[in-house]
Amino acid sequence: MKARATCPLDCPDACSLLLTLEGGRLVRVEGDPAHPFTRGYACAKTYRYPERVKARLLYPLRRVGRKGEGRFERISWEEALDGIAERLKAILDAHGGEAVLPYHYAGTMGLVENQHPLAFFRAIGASELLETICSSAGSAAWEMTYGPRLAPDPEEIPENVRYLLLWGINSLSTNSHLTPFLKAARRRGAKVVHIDPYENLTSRFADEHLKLRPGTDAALAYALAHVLFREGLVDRAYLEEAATGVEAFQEEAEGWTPRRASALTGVPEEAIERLARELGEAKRVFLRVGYGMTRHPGGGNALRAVILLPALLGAWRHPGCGAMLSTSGAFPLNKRFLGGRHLLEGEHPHEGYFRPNPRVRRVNMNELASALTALDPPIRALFVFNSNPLVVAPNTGRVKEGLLREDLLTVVLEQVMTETARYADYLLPATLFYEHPDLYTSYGHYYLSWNEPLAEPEGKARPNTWVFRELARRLGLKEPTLYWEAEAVARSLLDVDHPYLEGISLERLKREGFAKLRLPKPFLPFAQGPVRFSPPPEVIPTEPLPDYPLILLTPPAHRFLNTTYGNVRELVEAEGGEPRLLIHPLDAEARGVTDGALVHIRSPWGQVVRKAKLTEAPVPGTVVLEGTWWEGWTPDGKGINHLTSERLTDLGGGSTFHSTPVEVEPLRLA
Ligand SMILES: Nc1nc2c(c(=O)[nH]1)N[C@H]1C(S)=C(S)[C@@H](COP(=O)(O)OP(=O)(O)OC[C@H]3O[C@@H](n4cnc5c(=O)[nH]c(N)nc54)[C@H](O)[C@@H]3O)O[C@H]1N2
Ligand SMILES: Nc1nc2c(c(=O)[nH]1)N[C@H]1C(S)=C(S)[C@@H](COP(=O)(O)OP(=O)(O)OC[C@H]3O[C@@H](n4cnc5c(=O)[nH]c(N)nc54)[C@H](O)[C@@H]3O)O[C@H]1N2
Ligand code: SF4
Ligand SMILES: [Mo]
Repeated sequence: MKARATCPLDCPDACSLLLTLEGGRLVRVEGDPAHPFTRGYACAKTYRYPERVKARLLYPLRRVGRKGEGRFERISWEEALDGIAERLKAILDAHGGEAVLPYHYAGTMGLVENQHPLAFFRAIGASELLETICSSAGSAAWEMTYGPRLAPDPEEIPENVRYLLLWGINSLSTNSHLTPFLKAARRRGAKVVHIDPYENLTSRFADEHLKLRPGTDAALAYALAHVLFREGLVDRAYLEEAATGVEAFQEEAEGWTPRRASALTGVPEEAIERLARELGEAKRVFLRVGYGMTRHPGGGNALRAVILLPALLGAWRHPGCGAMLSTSGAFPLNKRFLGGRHLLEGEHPHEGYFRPNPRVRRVNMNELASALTALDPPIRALFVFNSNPLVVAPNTGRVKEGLLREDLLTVVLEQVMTETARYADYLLPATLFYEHPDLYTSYGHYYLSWNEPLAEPEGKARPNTWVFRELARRLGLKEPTLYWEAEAVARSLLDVDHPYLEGISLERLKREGFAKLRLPKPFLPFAQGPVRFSPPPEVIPTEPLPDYPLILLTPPAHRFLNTTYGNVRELVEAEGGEPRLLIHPLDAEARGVTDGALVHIRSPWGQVVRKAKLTEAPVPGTVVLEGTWWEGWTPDGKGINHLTSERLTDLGGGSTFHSTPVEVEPLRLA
């Protein structure tokens, strides 16, 4: 049987896939030629989805060994759910809801399986997890500047754009279905420029690559603005109509001469002058920004400075032009009851075992290490789903310390035996995207989609929402939205009167699989603004430390999606079999590091061992480790986040994964 389903992964492309199933098992994945953004191809990763789940979890398990040892016994769902409910009730009775923490992120982007489990936690007044590990600094910066997260329609790029600026994003790896639109614009004469601290696939695709020092983007943006103002290349009419706060911004930009910015950013003065003039002349500019530049202490301000550039040019007046961070703000869904958000409003009378607390304790997910080891009163029950925190969260050393706590009840819902799953007291098998229904939006295009289950769950796997419904029953919770099944959640989400959703019903999505939002054509989201230049963005450079003079970047690998696919041997081998530290020959020579040698990488928070690869790809002073590899593939069995810190961004409480000060030295064998 061959049928359509949306790729559930945390990727802007939200591809439509054609799946071939034999006896309920997935054997083949193809891209859907009928989907205008997918255009008939999947990515190097998802073609391998069948291999990814060959060793999937099929039965509920209970720990029999020590914490983290990974020894389990098979039990029934009744035993698992009764056992968890009993321990949970005891914790709730003695310590209240705030002793419970859900830890979840975007293993699946389906709104039902991603968000609706939270209804359970909100109904028991659990500590609320702030979803900050990825996009919150970017979102905060965007909202401050433009408001809703809208972007040009990528399908309008080819015919309209003259200049493509890819800034802090390795889009050929992380947004690969944008590439055909970039290529089509280039065929019509558009130039492609990439701005990134190290050379990667996207730099090699671009006509020009400007290498800047990490965390210095705001200075570069100001210098570009400086030249645009000086040369009279800004669109004054647009700014008068659409923008506020331009004067103070201009004053700030006047202080950032290309010479001054060059000294900080490492980008040659003449390259700054040239880029500014080219942008000013082209006007029809499409700027694709990623989250890369936001993962720094000053990341929010950096992104604000950069996304103001298309406004200076009046680019938003032209179809396909302006800036793209995310398209997610265009989906006008009614999220009030999704994941029981209304319970946080605290205005609903409640029956049942526990009452929601509108002033619940909030835990920033970047601070999991502290939450598990230093929070008072402590977290006593941790529920992990859609996430692999042992590997992806900062400061792994302390995260592990927390997971090792004998008094912590850890429940993990997973598809495969991740390194986090090994620390579970109860490990519950989750369904795959073609086994459960769900509604999908996107953050890279404007199609909404629905997955109908294509197969019965294999073994005893169950959707996340099923598990939390069962636990809610056992706790005697009465809140009705807890018991909504996927279709009820989807109907509530689509229950909105908005022109973009005109003609899009659940019935139609079930029939057709996907549907494009009814956007105005052309789509010019900020042609009349509002654009807020004030307060002028601050320049907050990422600083090394005296004993840690290099900055470590840890951007995504081409063939993994965060840690998903990190267990697929073919993909691991294609990524080189193990992670390698990219280090510039100048930095290597100064430390006696040779190509292929093992090195210690030390930060104030931990140390790991990696093989070094000498390459001129990174700007000197910056070292790069691509990919959040599973610990098992590394020389010392330690994941990259042993090095990173819980430090938060200036805006949005985001993660600072690309700002770690480190020192590198050859491994001295004892
Ligand atoms: N193949 C693949 N695709 C993915 C993912 C994956 O793991 N693999 N992850 C998915 C997810 S969860 C997300 S959030 C997105 C990733 O979204 P992004 O974070 O946008 O990831 P990248 O596209 O790699 O962009 C990061 C780039 O920013 C650069 N960078 C780091 N610091 C700075 C800086 O200070 N200034 C500038 N200008 N650049 C900087 C890095 O060198 C890197 O090239 O991709 C999604 N798609
Ligand atoms: N050093 C460093 N660390 C990083 C990053 C970085 O660039 N550098 N990137 C950060 C970013 S951008 C992000 S978004 C986070 C990502 O962090 P996570 O969201 O934790 O992403 P994954 O590592 O892909 O883990 C997702 C897990 O969810 C599981 N899963 C998938 N579908 C389901 C389901 O339906 N039910 C259940 N129960 N489980 C499911 C998968 O099997 C997988 O193990 O990592 C962050 N960590
Ligand atoms: S991971 Fe991204 S590019 Fe790959 S199939 Fe899924 S949505 Fe498409
Ligand atoms: Mo992410």
